[in-house]
Amino acid sequence: MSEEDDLDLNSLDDDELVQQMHDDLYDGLKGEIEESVNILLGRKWTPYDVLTKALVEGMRIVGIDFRDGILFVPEVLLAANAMKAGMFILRPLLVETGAPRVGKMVIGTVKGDIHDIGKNLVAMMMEGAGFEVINIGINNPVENYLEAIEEHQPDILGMSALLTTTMPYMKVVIDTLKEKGMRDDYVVLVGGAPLNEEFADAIGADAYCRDAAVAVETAKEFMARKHNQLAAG
Ligand code: B1M
Repeated sequence: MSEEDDLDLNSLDDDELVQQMHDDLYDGLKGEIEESVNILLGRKWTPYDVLTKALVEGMRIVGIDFRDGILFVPEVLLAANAMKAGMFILRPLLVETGAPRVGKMVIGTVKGDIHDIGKNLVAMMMEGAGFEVINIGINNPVENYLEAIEEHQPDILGMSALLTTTMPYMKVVIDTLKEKGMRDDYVVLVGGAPLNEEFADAIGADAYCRDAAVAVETAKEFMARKHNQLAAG
């Protein structure tokens, strides 16, 4: 049995445990991540702090070593799997606000792109903020977005892309909405690591959201504007 197997996660103080979680995420240790998430929750950490300080920060470190060629796809998949297991525990806690529904959002990752951790995080945080979220998954051609918005009639359409090669597809979706005369019926929010505000402007989105918290704030602002317009009009 290795030293790692002997480690009693409960015996670590908060800082050590968070550090250990970064290491466990890096090593793709799903069971350890689940255990640590539960320990921090038991120590009265908020689900949001567990998510951001332990999981998202750990994934950021994985991303750096993936970029630098130290980690490869199979290892990053294991890390992603461990991250998802942690998110699975946190999801109901983040969602359980009892807040009235403040708006509806359809969100999906664009065609050619299978990254879904960030998008799922946005979906979770939006639900936690009282939005109804229809998460249409990954690798979505424009037809999927059209089908989902026609079926669910959301206030907001959210698109995610993590690759420089897939982000231009967001423009395809927006241009199709324009061609169909539907563009102004929805607020279009976009996000993903390679994007920025200039790109969002250039493709005709309403806003770029740097992270899940910004996505929630931006969505709320647009909903407030919509309600004010309705009240005035
Ligand atoms: Co990928 N990958 N990957 N990968 N991967 C990146 C994106 C990369 C930057 C890594 C690197 O080189 N540093 C790089 C892209 C380079 C580029 O395009 N310039 C890359 C590459 C190259 C690839 C492959 C091509 C690798 C290969 O096969 N050779 C391949 C492509 C597959 C495909 O999609 N067709 C690939 C595959 C994979 C895995 C399958 C192994 C795995 C994905 C698992 C999964 O998602 N289920 C993976 C991962 C995990 C990553 C990194 C390491 C982490 C992404 C992540 O989950 N981050 C990533 C490196 C990085 O981003 N630093 C990388 C954590 C997440 C919380 O952050 O996704 O940014 P993020 O989401 C944030 C914000 O961006 C924002 O809010 C989120 C939460 O705060 N946001 C939104 C995101 N979407 C939003 C939508 C909104 C609003 C906000 O709508 C309103």
